[in-house]
Amino acid sequence: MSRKKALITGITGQDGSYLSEYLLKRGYEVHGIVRRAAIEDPANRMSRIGHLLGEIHIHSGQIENYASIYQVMTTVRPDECYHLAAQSFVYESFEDAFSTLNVNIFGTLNTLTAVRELAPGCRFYFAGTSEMFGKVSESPQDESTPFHPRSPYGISKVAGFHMAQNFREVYGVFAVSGILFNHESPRRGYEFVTRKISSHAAKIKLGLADELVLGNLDARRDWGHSREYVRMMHAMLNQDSPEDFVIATGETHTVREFCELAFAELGLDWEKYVRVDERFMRPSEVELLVGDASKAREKLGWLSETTFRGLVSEMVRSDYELLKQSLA
Ligand code: NAP
Ligand code: G4F
Repeated sequence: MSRKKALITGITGQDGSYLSEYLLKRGYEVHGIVRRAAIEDPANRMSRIGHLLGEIHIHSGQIENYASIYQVMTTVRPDECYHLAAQSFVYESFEDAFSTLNVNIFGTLNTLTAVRELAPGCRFYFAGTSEMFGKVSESPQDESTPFHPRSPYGISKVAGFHMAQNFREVYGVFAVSGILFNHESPRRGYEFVTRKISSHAAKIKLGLADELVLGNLDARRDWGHSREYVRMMHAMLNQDSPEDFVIATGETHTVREFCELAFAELGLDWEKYVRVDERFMRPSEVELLVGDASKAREKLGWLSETTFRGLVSEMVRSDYELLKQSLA
């Protein structure tokens, strides 16, 4: 029997790298769309998938450009398409709303259209997010909680969610949205708050920095582990019928708590090093996120295994070791 083919947009990102590993282990032929800039600078731009380059197929392409996606979709004709590529940093979406909306909305429309026209039967995963709940009207949030996005990023994702739903209803595409709450790992981008904290705690411990400047310490997030969350993307595409699912741990913690644990992991008192600056506050904030993933637990067998404390510890330890090695 021939191997199933998966096409991943955003394969160089945190989730793309863990998803590739997971699908390869399950016997998939894995293809990824990568921007030209990353192909020119693999050491930096493809660092998360460097160890997989002998096993996966990389295609140069631009998701904002339908002709480019058309080409890749025609070549690969995947069984499953995981659309993860996005401008994913909320703060940046206030700085450059135009690029965020362009990439996130047209990237999704282009990929969905290419699936519908060129790979009928291909199942489509859309990377939805808890940011779509934004100014939450209830807690915890589940699949029936209304959306009230608070950023251009959140708005772009609500548009993508509705587009996936519309392609499902109108054209019969097996399109699903995972509504994933924050998920982190040692592969998280450095600008996101968890990695910013873990990398700075490590730098301070090693004498390479003397402070960490943050924004809102009171924001609450439901933080899980990326490696576990990507498995649910695959599970969603392998249901009998297309449905949307919330994936979350069900626990919420403040940024302050993350700092406290991260610095304590290295024997440091966070209050001596963390400074708050307006510069890192957002024009409008999502104050509280906590998910109810009962539906995924029931239908997909979802179970969050990594504890909050375990996640913080893994990220801090990893950054500390990385920095120590680079110094040596
Ligand atoms: P990430 O690490 O920021 O990765 C984003 C990926 O998108 C990278 O491969 C990046 O490529 C690619 N990308 C960005 N702009 C692009 C463009 N203009 N054209 C083509 N590719 C582009 O994000 P992640 O944490 O893995 O998240 C994956 C997806 O899930 C994203 O859609 C994100 O919005 C969504 N999501 C994430 C979370 C979370 O907590 N992590 C929660 C809910 C939803 P380069 O490497 O070339 O920049
Ligand atoms: O780590 P963050 O930048 O993640 P945010 O905004 O929650 O978005 C992430 O999770 C979403 C899922 O809910 C994804 F869809 C999205 O793609 C991304 O992966 O910020 C978390 C919280 C915010 O409330 C922010 O205001 O931390 C607060 N924060 C406080 N100081 C900071 C900082 N965030 C960042 N990035 N940098 C700070 O200095």
